[in-house]
Amino acid sequence: MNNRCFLGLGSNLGDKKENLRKAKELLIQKNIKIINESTIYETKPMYYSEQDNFLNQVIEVKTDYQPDELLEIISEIEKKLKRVRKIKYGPRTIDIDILFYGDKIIMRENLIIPHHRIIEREFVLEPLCEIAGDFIHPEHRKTMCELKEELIRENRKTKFLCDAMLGDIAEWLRLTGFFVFYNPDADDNELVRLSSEKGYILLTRDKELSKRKNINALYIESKEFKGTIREIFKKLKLSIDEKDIFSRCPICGEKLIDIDKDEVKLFIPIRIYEEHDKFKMCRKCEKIYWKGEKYKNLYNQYLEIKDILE
Ligand code: PH2
Ligand code: MG
Ligand code: MG
Repeated sequence: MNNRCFLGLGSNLGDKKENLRKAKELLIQKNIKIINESTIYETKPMYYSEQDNFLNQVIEVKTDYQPDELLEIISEIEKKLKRVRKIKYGPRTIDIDILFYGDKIIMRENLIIPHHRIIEREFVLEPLCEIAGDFIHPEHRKTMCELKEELIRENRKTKFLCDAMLGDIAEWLRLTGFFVFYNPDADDNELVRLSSEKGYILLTRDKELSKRKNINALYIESKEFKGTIREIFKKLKLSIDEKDIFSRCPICGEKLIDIDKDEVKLFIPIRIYEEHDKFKMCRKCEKIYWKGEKYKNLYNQYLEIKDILE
């Protein structure tokens, strides 16, 4: 019983509390030892809001099973408890996610550990903090408590939606740490829906679009890059937190993780390896970043804008 794992449990269909209880009973029957459990939290559904509240809980277990064996057992238990997969992120009698398996990092098509979405989910970080506040996320290298505080701060920040014409602005905002939804293929109706449902502020130079019903939009008058940034920051009274700069992938917006110099050695030019000490990576795009020319340009733009705003 040597491997220390954390599992996230969730239920929002049928007798939720009973489903959690049964799931734990079935884990124990399979010789998985529960050594700690958080209290049960009632949480609002994330991602897909047209469904009942969830009950969520995190448990700490010890097991001899290897990660793929554990996954297999969990899937069996989910099946036993009549889980039917219909809608992505939709209602379920039980969902059991492997959050951490010791400090192992596994990236396979059917199994990703640590669970990809821990850092954006309060319904996971809150119970994790309760039972393992000092546990360090092996990729983000921060404790559960630090990640929770960061998420709370993140959720208070303005989140953006850029229309198809504003790709350069989306990239800049991401590099300075803001959450930005940007998909050049999304049509106007999709943008309106996202803005009203999620509260994202739509940035657009399209006056008609900015006036649509139920939308949170900022109509941008400036036609060039710097003026646009200045306008956004002035009108929304925003500022940039220095520690957020260089924290998100400019391509997809996902949070970047620190990665050791020697892990990236084979994937970067030798000159870069010699000149730089700090590297970051986007798990989703599998791209490696360092503070090169692009970063320097960004930082200079940031300094200029900071001067103008102050
Ligand atoms: N699980 C999901 C989607 N959304 N929301 C809450 N609050 N809790 C969950 O467990 C949950 C969710 C998909 O796994
Ligand atoms: Mg899940
Ligand atoms: Mg799952």
